[in-house]
Amino acid sequence: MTSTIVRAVCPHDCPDTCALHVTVKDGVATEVKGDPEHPTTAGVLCTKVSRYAERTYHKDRLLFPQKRVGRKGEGRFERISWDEALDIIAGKLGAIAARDPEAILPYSYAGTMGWLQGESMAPRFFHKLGASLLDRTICAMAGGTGYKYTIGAKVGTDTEQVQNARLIIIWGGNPIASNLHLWTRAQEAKRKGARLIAIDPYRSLTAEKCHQHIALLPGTDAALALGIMHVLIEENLLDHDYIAQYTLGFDLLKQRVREWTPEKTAATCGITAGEVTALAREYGAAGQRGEPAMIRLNYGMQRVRGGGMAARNIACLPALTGAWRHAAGGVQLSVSDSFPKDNQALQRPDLMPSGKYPRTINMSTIGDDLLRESSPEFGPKIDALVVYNSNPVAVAPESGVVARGFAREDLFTVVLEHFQTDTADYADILLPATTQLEHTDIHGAYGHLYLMANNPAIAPLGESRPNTEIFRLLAQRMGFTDPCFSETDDEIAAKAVKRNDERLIHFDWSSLKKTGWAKLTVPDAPFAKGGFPTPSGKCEFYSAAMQKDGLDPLPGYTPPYESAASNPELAKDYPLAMISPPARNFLNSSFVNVQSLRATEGEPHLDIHPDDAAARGIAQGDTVRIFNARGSFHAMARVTDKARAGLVVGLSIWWKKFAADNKNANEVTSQRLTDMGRAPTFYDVLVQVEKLAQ
Ligand SMILES: Nc1nc2c(c(=O)[nH]1)N[C@H]1C(S)=C(S)[C@@H](COP(=O)(O)OP(=O)(O)OC[C@H]3O[C@@H](n4cnc5c(=O)[nH]c(N)nc54)[C@H](O)[C@@H]3O)O[C@H]1N2
Ligand SMILES: Nc1nc2c(c(=O)[nH]1)N[C@H]1C(S)=C(S)[C@@H](COP(=O)(O)OP(=O)(O)OC[C@H]3O[C@@H](n4cnc5c(=O)[nH]c(N)nc54)[C@H](O)[C@@H]3O)O[C@H]1N2
Ligand code: SF4
Ligand SMILES: [Mo]
Repeated sequence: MTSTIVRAVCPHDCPDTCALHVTVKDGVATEVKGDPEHPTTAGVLCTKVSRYAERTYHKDRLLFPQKRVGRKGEGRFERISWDEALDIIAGKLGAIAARDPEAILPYSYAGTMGWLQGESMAPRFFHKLGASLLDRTICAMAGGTGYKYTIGAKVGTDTEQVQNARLIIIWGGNPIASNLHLWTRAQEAKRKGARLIAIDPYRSLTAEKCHQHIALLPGTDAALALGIMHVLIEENLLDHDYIAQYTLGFDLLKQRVREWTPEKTAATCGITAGEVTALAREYGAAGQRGEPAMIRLNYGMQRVRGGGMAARNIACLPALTGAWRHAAGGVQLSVSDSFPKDNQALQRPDLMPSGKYPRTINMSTIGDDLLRESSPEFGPKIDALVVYNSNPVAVAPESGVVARGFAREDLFTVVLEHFQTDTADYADILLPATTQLEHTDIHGAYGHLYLMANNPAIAPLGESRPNTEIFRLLAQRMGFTDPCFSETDDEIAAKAVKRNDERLIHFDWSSLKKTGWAKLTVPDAPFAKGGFPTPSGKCEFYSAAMQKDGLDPLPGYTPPYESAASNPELAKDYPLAMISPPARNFLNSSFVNVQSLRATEGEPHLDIHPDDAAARGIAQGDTVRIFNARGSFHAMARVTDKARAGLVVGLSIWWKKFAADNKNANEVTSQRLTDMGRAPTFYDVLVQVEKLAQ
């Protein structure tokens, strides 16, 4: 028996982007482990990806192309050949494109984060076709936009420094579930005496393990950051030299935060004034003592109306106290812009038809947009949808509307998938895609600074094919002759990084494939001496770009669309705020169909505070109905004070078909968008909960 170890990369939408060692025996992947030498992975994987072989060899893997024989959504299919599948797709897309290519919409997200299987041949194909562009807003655009106005780019504290921090604020994140390797380093810091504080309306697994937990109301983080700035300035806990040299607009900021007294902040956030003052003093004191204070700013606080501004306000804090001076200080939201990725070479936007830039459709309003008729403002009705690396019927907001859109009989839908997801049920043509163990890819990361190579460990299962190969074949069928459509995956990977960029001068794809990973050459403390990639080169408390974009140029606070304080009328009918953050054993909606992981999560549940449960006659284990004007879903009640009073929490994202009522939390979420970045407001939701009659 021959046994080899193949170097691979975890493809999932997770900041950790672990380096994998895949053991292959006689052509079969028998074990997937963390690379012990890769510094951030350090030989450890999360439970989910330790089961990656179970997922890959799952009995339900899609192994050949199929066409729909039942009604849309019913999920009945019949096997066809690749030739037939490609002919049908090319015929349909060709006919629609001849009328108006913008009636075709590609829909994709981060089922794989790989640059090849995510962002190369598919965009080339749709650009050449002249299809509508997709605004990929569903995850990180609100905070990303707010952060970039302030800091200039998604660059921040290196995870490899976190163990040296003395104060770690985990703000709207749950790293035990969603950022394991940063948590490992935070634990190391804790053992060396660091203080850990979680800011989260829910006592998450992580909040439970921190020294302090500040349980604010959802959607009020921007106000908390304003209150902290108020105290830092009032009590002069500032690094005046850093502010003078490397920031812009301090005097205007000072005026702006004057009104944000601890009392006003506390009333807005639903916490005590003492909590505000103590947090600000602790953060400011670290700066005064010259000790690194690090903020792990995550996504939980962005999925609300004011999410962009919240991330911006928090990003202002380290420039006030000088925390950026330390490699282990500052903020980490995402470090994805650290990578010299060459989008031009990968995606070839130059292939777009000259003269007319295609319209853009926001993936976060796909429900409404699929139901729109042609109009001068909207453009043509969407006639064809090609979905890959995403499961919109389960993950997109206001799911009832999304499902209605997908159910349109006149919509031609192609889905490239590993499994028959909720979205696949609506496909006209369902194509089998390879998994990370079966294809080549190149990855950056958003939580570490290593460029990574994924080698195929095994041959494609059944007739499955890499996304790149599927779009290569479709391009051939459509008669696209540009040389870029015949590039191999290795050829694309070799071009994926900008030439002679100082961060990776000696980039060589063939050597990266052998080593598996290579660290970027970037400074340990990115903004120790300023150098912010903003228009002014400074950390912008005042942003002229925001002014130009029609936004408030200074930090501010916009309350949620739906909260007891901002919408008392709505709160009469729907008094409880609902959030639906990631469950530990799922990765968005991936892995929900892996039996061992689903068994650990049990069934869809809803955490509800004992007072709220008692008021509704709800006991532990009761089946409850969660509803608002948009829809409803069922879950099993867990009566617990982990959820603060007035808040319910439904860990997500379940496949609808694994729920008794065929629904999930997105039935009640809304398609309204954030203040910046056009992003969804998944955690800006009011609901009512009732016990279901048995
Ligand atoms: N196991 C696992 N890991 C994952 C994922 C997964 O589904 N499962 N998903 C991946 C993806 S795509 C992403 S984007 C990241 C997300 O990773 P995180 O940012 O960690 O996840 P969030 O959904 O943002 O929720 C994190 C915490 O924010 C809290 N929260 C909710 N609303 C608010 C608020 O208004 N203010 C504050 N301060 N906190 C709030 C929630 O209670 C939750 O505990 O994780 C990635 N990693
Ligand atoms: N209620 C609620 N909704 C949410 C969130 C929440 O916290 N609460 N989180 C939001 C966030 S942050 C995000 S990022 C989105 C995530 O939404 P999605 O990006 O849609 O993520 P997944 O649900 O994991 O679906 C990815 C799909 O891609 C498939 N896939 C993986 N690799 C490949 C490949 O190589 N080829 C092909 N063809 N397919 C592949 C997987 O099988 C999987 O079904 O969901 C959002 N929705
Ligand atoms: S999901 Fe995240 S923690 Fe788990 S193996 Fe992948 S990168 Fe690592
Ligand atoms: Mo995400």
